[in-house]
Amino acid sequence: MILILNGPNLNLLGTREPEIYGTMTLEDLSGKCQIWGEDIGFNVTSRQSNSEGKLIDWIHQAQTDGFLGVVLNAGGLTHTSVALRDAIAGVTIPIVEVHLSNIHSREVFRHQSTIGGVCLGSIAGFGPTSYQAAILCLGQYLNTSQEAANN
Ligand code: CA2
Repeated sequence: MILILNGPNLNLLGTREPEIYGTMTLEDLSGKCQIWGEDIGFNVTSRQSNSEGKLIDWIHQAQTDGFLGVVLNAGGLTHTSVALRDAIAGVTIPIVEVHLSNIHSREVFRHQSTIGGVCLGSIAGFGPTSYQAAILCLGQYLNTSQEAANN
């Protein structure tokens, strides 16, 4: 099972700034993520919160809740949150950082990710396809780790 976590303001997807974030709503994106997960044999659950603490609690509980890995779009917290970085560093399951937009081609304050260094990897700039790629990469990583554990 894979957990998709969406952070602050991503509940507004599809309603504003379509030139940056596209026209798909978060509900539609979450539905797509479920299908992309099923395509590669994983169940996917999506959650969103505007609260940093809630995201941290979900990361802490993810393994206990039965998730093998997390795809995380931390929204604006990506660029500011040491607490979120510490939460990611404090769990053993893999977490993939994802962004709809290319954070490196936008304002300078978005070029830095506080969380990138403690994530398994990062994907940015492909719109909803960033999530598909993240699910695919995480799924393959999980399958490879499982194979290695069985040998
Ligand atoms: O590109 C991404 O996925 C971001 O994580 C989105 C964050 C932004 O702060 C990051 O730098 C990059 C912002 C999410 C806000 O989403 C909105 C969507 C529609 C309308 C308004 C905000």
